[in-house]
Amino acid sequence: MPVSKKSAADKLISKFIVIEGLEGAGKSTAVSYITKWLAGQNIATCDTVYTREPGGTALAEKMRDIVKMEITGEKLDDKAELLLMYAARVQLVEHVIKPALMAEKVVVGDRHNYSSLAYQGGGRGIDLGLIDVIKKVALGDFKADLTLYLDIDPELGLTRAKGRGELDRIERQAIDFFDRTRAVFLSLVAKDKNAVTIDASQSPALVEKSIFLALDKWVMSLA
Ligand code: T5A
Repeated sequence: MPVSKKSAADKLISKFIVIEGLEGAGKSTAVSYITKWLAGQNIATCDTVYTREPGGTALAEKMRDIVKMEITGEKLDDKAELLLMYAARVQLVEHVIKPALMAEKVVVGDRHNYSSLAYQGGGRGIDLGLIDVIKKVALGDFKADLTLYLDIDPELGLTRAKGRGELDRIERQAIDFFDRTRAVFLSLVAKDKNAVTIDASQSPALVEKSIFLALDKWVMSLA
């Protein structure tokens, strides 16, 4: 009897694809490339759920506001910032991402757990082991099925981000903060067989092509 082969669309059911990278790397832009690629696999926009972190639920969006703004006279402690990222992530995972995956949707996330390791671990210097413990307590083994990391020189990324408008509290950090953040992103991706680095300094057309190639290769590898 012939063994039936799963279609790409079947393989993509309940998959969580995450885009990571520094500011201005082109994550929001990449979402439109992924949407186009999914359409080519017969996954409609209505079968896809899009998220951003921090944010994505009413409460998580309030936490996003807190981490992005400066409050005169009170500095947000680095550990409080870390905990807010995880509080927002728990709200999003439990109220949006897990229900969407249960409903056989594809979830495309603009940032996820690697951002906390990179920014709060690398950038702020909080112990990565401690962050892993918090992650485990907050989310258990929940993780992305595929991470596309858009790698960019921080100066270039910030120049692009500036073109979009005023920089927020985190974006106003010194460049060495972003160098440390990038270093952690690169080391995480190097150790993760379900993560791919995309050169985000390329032209939009070449970034799109690289993302399509990475997605094609990944879907071929799925059972
Ligand atoms: N954070 C987040 C943490 O510290 N810890 C965490 O755990 C989490 C989850 C989120 C902030 O929170 C921090 C990280 C961030 O500082 P945000 O508003 O979501 O803040 O910020 P970003 O995610 O960085 O969003 P940006 O809009 O800055 O960057 P994108 O989405 O990567 O870039 P995009 O697509 O908007 O593009 C920026 C500009 O560049 C152009 C676009 O047209 C746009 O103008 N562009 C290109 N130009 C040339 N060539 C290309 N290939 C281009 N691609 C895009």
